[in-house]
Amino acid sequence: MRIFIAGIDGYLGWALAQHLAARGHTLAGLDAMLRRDWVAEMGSESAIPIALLPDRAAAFQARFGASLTLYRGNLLDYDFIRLALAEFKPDAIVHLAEMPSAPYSMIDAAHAAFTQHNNVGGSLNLLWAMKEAAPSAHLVKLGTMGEYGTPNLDIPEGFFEVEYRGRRDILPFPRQPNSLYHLTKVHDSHNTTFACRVWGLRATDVMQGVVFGTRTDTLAADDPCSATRLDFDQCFGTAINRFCCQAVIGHPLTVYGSGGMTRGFLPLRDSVQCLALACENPPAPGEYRVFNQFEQTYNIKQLAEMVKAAGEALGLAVEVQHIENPRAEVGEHYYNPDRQKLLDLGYVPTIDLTGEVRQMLADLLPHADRIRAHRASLIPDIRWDGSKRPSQPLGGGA
Ligand code: USQ
Repeated sequence: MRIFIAGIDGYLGWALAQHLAARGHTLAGLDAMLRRDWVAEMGSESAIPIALLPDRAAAFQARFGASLTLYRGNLLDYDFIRLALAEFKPDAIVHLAEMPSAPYSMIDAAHAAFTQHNNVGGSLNLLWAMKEAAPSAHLVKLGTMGEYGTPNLDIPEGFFEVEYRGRRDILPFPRQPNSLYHLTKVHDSHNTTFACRVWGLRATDVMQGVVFGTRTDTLAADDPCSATRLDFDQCFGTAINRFCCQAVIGHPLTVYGSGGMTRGFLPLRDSVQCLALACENPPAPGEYRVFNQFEQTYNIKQLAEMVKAAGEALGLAVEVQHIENPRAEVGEHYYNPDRQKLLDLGYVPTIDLTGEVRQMLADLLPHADRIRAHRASLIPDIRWDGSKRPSQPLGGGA
């Protein structure tokens, strides 16, 4: 298949490109290189050294013996994206090109507006460009499990059957997200549904849990041209990735509040496996489908204990610390989402999570000095009540 990855330079994008190339697909990638600027704005950098995109692409072509067409630009530039799709003629488009951080969207009014404009406007341009230039392509849109929030009900995959005043219908499951970033994904879901219903596009909205890890079967973490980035700052580092970076420098693991928050998690290798499965099994024209994508649900306290045990097995001294939760979220709650559709397509979840965490720690240990040099970025001081003001100007804005 011809697969176009928007956001190819990011954590998932570069890992996915190598996974898809190894499966024989022909690829193009688009990126505006904003992620590197946002992390620098947070006073940090990737814990794992990564090469610049042109060097990554040259090594990719040498390794896979296949060309990688690169488009450097922004989804907010409508003509650019329309012309890129018209030229490449993709069968599938994987959309990873959004600002992915909840805390970043909550810094102040400017960051909130930037997040919503960048994500919702860019995704809308992509839908419109598909309508104009690639109407039969399949959009694999990265959504988030966070769209649903934490209702006191089981969470289905996108839709559920409702009975109201004696009548029944299948309706979208309510979305109650906990950040202005997560809300952008809700807005995207509505726009994508509309594009399928009215324009006949086809799309898979992937409600992905929190991803962690440094490896896939096709990714070498010690080669900067193959490795994918691994962030640990308060905005772009996600829970397990942050805990592992903290463990390798002897920093206490920062569990927010009681740590009873439960989320779906999945290793990077499962994320690329599921995105490939979605591409290779497209829906019918006009169909909008939703996949919940995670390996298992865990609470944050359990995950910190898992990292502590894995670190201690490697001889590290690891302390778990409960600190004030900077976010507004429920600490103890019911959480039971479905995840059947990807299993039906052949998703084989990684069983050995502890092994995955141990591998991560081993990959991060040689880079402990890089993490230590940016340890101030580990401290969460962006609060949902708006009490944090940015100390630096917005970086990489569109
Ligand atoms: N948390 C801690 N300590 C930390 C970092 C996080 O206790 O040092 C807690 C948070 O309070 C939260 C949970 O861990 O309850 C998850 O936080 P996270 O930063 O790992 O992930 P989140 O903000 O939910 O966002 C991440 C990605 C986002 C994606 C989402 C999937 O950044 O792009 O959409 O995971 S999901 O969580 O399923 O919505």
